[in-house]
Amino acid sequence: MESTKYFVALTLALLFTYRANAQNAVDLKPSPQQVAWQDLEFGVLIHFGTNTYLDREWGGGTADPQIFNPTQLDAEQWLRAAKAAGAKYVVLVAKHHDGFCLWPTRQTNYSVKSSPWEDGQGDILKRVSDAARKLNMKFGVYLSLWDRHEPRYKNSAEYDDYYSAQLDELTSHYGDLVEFWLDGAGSAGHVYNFPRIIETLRIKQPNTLVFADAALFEYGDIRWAGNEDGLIPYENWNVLDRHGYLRWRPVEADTPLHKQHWFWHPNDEATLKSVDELIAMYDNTIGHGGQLMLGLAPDRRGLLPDADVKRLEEFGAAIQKRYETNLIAQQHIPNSGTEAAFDNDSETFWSAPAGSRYAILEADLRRPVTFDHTLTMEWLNDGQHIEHYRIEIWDGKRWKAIVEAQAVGRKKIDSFPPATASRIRLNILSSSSEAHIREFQAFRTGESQR
Ligand code: FUL
Repeated sequence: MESTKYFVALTLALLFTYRANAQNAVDLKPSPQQVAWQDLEFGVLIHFGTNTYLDREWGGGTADPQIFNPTQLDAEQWLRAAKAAGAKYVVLVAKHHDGFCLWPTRQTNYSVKSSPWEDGQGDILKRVSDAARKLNMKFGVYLSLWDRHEPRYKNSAEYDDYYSAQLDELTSHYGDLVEFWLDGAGSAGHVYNFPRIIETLRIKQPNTLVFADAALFEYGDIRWAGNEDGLIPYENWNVLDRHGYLRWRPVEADTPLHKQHWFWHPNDEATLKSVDELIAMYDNTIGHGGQLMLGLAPDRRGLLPDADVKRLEEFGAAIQKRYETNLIAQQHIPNSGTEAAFDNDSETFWSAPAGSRYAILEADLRRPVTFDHTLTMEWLNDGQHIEHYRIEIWDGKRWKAIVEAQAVGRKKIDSFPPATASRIRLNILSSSSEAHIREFQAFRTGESQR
């Protein structure tokens, strides 16, 4: 009897200890590397290889390296176009599923070494990482797990050696890597030694963030959006819960500039996404608090096609025009208590009173202003807190809601029919801890409700 009592007491004690230590989404915070990466907002993912010469998306691993011969390769041209669109980082597909390597790896001859390009002496990773450094963009790599060429792929342990040796090369010779793409496509049924892969990465690149499917929960720092349509479903929380274990895993939405095509294909102009489609993607990814990863594909010359360059420039210009005139920053009557949210400077932030669960952030304008979009940024270093908010305008008699939504996150863009007012406020109806707002902005884009 005594021992039963003792057992019950022990069980209860353990249960309470467990509950006291249970993870809570509210307590999770990003790492400094995640904060910095989230602020990059927009990256490009570059696909180039033997597929480019064969009109294919997934190579079988049998292509002859002799077909790979870009005669005008210019990585700086690719990145200048990406930068004009607004991208701040680039991830290069160093090896796609066909196994062909864009750098002269010592682990196989199936690489640029066996191609006529620069007499087998060239290194595309070096070209792209040098161009990125020159243009002040961050650089990262994608190294396909699935490998349709490498004979060792059939033996998990041998392939782990191969893959880790390649990763060691990539982490040693191309400077800091901002992101490492662990793509699960084609890998169903194959067993990989993920702890070893991540350990290899971390030896030389402790700050690199790993992009992976949510299913690879322990190994990733960034999660996939779950689609390639340029859409991050709302509402978007940075904390991911897998069976009660929580991690801060911001989302990246990869989508190609050409519909359905990651690699270049002949006569493919019709699939080029329009500026309107790209703007909608921007609002549905970055404007949903996540990252946009746009796929670019150099052609057989080793250049981005002119039409793609033009489209990227148009996209960058359209976004700039759309969000450059912040009417709150321009028209508000300064108030020292709230200035940090209205100053067009996302490095400064306003905080609601310590410990508060709801708060109001109001901007009084010098004259009535018409707007159709707002942009709200939460400061996430201390965690993501806002759960429910309204954007309201004063109609002369009362506050009228023009937006009602839930999570804010890093950046939330809201659109609504044109509204005119000289007072506008962010009404935070519920936050798990005091809210921190980096920016509360308003715009007149001429369009609403995309
Ligand atoms: C997918 C791959 O199968 C596609 O070919 C492409 O590389 C895309 C970015 O990831 O999983």
